[in-house]
Amino acid sequence: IIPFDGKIKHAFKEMTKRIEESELIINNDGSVFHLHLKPGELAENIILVGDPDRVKVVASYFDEIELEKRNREFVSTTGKYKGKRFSVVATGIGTDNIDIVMNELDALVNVDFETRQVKDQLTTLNLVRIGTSGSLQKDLPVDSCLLSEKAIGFDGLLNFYANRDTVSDIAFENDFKTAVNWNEKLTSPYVVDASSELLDKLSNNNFNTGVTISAPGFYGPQGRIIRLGLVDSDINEKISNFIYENFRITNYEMECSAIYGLSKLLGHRAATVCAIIANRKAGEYSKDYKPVIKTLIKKVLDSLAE
Ligand code: R1P
Repeated sequence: IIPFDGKIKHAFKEMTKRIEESELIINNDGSVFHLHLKPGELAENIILVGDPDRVKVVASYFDEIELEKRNREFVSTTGKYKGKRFSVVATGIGTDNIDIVMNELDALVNVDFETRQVKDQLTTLNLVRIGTSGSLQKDLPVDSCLLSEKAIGFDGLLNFYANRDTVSDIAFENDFKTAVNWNEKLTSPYVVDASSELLDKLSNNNFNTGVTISAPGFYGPQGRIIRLGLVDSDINEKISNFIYENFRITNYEMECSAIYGLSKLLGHRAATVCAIIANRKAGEYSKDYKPVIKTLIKKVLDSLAE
């Protein structure tokens, strides 16, 4: 017998509560506000890309195209690869966009759009981001690939959500803040893991692995100086030298932390693989990273289709 205590009663109320029109906006055609997808139009295996133009590159591997949708930078295609249904969704740049994409993807499968209530039976999505990234380690050269075992969010998005601490590695966060002498004017970094099931699925590709920082900007927040000075100009040196247990920080990009954090909170599985297109230590930039991205796409689709 499960006691019907206050906590369970509260959870029950949350689940059956009607979500108001202003909170989850559904367009007149029944599609979700930003993504313009309707329930049923999204596959459970999802490839996320930053660049809207990368959607057609991923979809070019599909055997069948079921539908294509587009609103602002949120471009989507659903189709089949080796008999399995996939969606590819462009997020645009940044964790603020990831907040939109993750909440709307989740709503598409876990909210009944007729009753506006959370469904009793929840669906778990598999989400793999295929992105581009800058390396912070000399031995992680341009045109290599990196699978993010953990992400550090410099963006602060997860700090807005309740239960943030239940999905983050607090010991890692504290060690990191002490080691780099984290400036308290900045939002507190959060550390979140990739899905172990997806890491297993992708493991036969022998990708390099590491810890990825998602920054809330491309220049200052990733330690780039063009004309403006930084609050801490040595931050990248300290980050490159930082070790926690057997983890080192390998690269910067702008979405992974929010994808991992929100996936954990919502009960989805997430992983990120990036093509390294710049090496910040060596000061190098790839001459042409597009072939690496294509190889990555094929490898990820094959791993998920198995
Ligand atoms: C910055 O140029 C963009 O490129 C990287 C960053 O995360 C950011 O989105 O990833 P994508 O190539 O997937 O967009």
